[in-house]
Amino acid sequence: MNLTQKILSAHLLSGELVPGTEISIRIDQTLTQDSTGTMAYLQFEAMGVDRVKTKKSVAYIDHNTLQTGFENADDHQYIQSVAKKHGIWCSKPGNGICHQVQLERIGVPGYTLLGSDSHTPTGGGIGMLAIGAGGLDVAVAMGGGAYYLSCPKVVGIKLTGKLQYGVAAKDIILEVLRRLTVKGGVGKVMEYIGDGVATLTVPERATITNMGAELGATTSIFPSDEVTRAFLKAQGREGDFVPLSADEGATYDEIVEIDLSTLEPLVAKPHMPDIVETVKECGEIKVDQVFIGSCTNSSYTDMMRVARILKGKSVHPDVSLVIGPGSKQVLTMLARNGALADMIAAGARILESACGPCIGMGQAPKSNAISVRTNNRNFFGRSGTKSAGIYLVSCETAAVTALTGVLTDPRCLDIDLEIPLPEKFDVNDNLIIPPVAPGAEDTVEVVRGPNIKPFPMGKALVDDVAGQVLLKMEDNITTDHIAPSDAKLLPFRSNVPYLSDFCLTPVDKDFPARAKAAGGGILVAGSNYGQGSSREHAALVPLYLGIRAVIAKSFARIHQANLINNGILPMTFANEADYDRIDFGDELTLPGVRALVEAGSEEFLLHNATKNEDYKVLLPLTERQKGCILCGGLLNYTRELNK
Ligand code: MIC
Ligand code: SF4
Repeated sequence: MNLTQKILSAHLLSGELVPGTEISIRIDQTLTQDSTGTMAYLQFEAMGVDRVKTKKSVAYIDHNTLQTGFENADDHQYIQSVAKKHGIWCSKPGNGICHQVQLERIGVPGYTLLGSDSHTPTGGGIGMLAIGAGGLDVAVAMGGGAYYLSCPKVVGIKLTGKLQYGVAAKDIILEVLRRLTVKGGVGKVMEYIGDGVATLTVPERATITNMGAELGATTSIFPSDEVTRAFLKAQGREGDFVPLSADEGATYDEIVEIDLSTLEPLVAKPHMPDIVETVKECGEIKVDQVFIGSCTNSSYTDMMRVARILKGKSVHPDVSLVIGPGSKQVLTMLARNGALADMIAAGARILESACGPCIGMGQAPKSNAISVRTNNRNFFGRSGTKSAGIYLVSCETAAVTALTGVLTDPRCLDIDLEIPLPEKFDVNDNLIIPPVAPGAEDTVEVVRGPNIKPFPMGKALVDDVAGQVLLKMEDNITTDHIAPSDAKLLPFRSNVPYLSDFCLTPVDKDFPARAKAAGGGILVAGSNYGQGSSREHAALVPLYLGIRAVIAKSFARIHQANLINNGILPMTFANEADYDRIDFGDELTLPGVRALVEAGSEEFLLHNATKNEDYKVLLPLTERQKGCILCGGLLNYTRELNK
């Protein structure tokens, strides 16, 4: 067996490991972050479970930390209190980005981790099977329920050779994205194998598994080996180490070979992480802003390399350099060893350890800016400035670019960039607040501020779904289009009615008003609809606006699950060419859809009343998904089952 199959079979609760069929697995650990977490905990509370049933569940507060009004602080207090009551550890604001802290302090090789954030696969850097999901799926896992997923294919990414000077782990994952694209990983786990694996440290591996999310992959994973042991030992957690790897001669559904020694520094250009070329090819474009940080590139070793490049130099006069170390551990170590002073002296603007500019929480660049960043997504508008172009690069490329003012290949440097892993990390978990002891749950009062509004519940599926095409969209529509998030909107993640006024506005600013006036309708989209974030809001907000069905060429994994969990029909065209036959404003109906779903049909007739045409659309559902769709969502379905 390969490593993915080993961990899946050790956790398998139902189904067989046949790619494309539904399986369910036991979840050992969960994580939430605050921008998806408030909703996840409201849903967890609605399930009526006293205490989580996982080995460890952690609620991180790392996204909404700007606190421009009372809303964020209210959410923080709600999360901290609800976590304390129900057996969940709470990582307070300032402790760091969830994925970085989970890797450093919580994750265990061989465990399963389900997180309400699409970059949860970062844990694959220490050999966890770490999967991103919608908040409701995570709430169910916290309550001890199984996690259902389509059994993935396993792609072996065979690394050989060794990275050359100035080439980084980020360039490996950018190369994978260049070859496979943002749809290339859908339905697959990327398992890293080959001699090149041993040359990469845990933080480097975590950069790669983190950004595997941009492939649309279920997750990515590295073996747990002596490199992993050294990392866990330096974290004072050698006891958590177990060696794990694929069996000798294990097979894979596909093999992708990458010779690390041939790679060059790469850059992903606006507005997609797979528009990749070499830094050299991209040329010396003038840069206005550089951001170094995010869950992709904010480890201690990343930051030390940056400090070394900046030491004794000055940031270019036309560049704003912003640095956000990934965790309190990293920031403390930089402060103690003087590297932080080197960064500040060079002119860097230091941020607290949180997501920050990566999700547009502050540091929006100027109009028409070129912003060079080390994070993982460069989707349109995500930085908070619609006219800005975001270029994704390694820490080395970003740091040298901040000095020169133009996009620069770091191989021009002549300083030592080898940063050994420390023998001992600074360990101080005082910002990870424990829950009350079992039995003491009633002593904790859950605090809810006025920003926390009830979430919308789906309604049972009607006999015939009918509605106008309220929007026709192209390929690769992201969750940042569907439920945009920036410093102005992120504080309202607990307020779906408010957020609904912004639904799909990056595509069409009049959409919410049109949807409200029509009392709901149907969406039509191209392929890979809903890629990107795990945010359930991308289903809840359309639900609130009355959207009952999305007809697309294909869907991204997490978003499709979120739609089903909220009772919205995610249908695909049997014949993709029919996409071209439907126009904005057409009246569509799905006659007898309820009876067909009840009867277990996977094929449906979509009638276009405007053009008097019929198209075949598909919706294969498992029994559980059928229940969700018929009852109007997973929560209704669970209640129905418990009656
Ligand atoms: C992101 O990087 O897009 C986010 C913000 O972390 C999201 C979660 C969210 O929308 O709250 C993600 O990746 O899932
Ligand atoms: Fe936070 Fe950005 Fe990572 Fe999402 S991708 S978890 S916003 S740092």
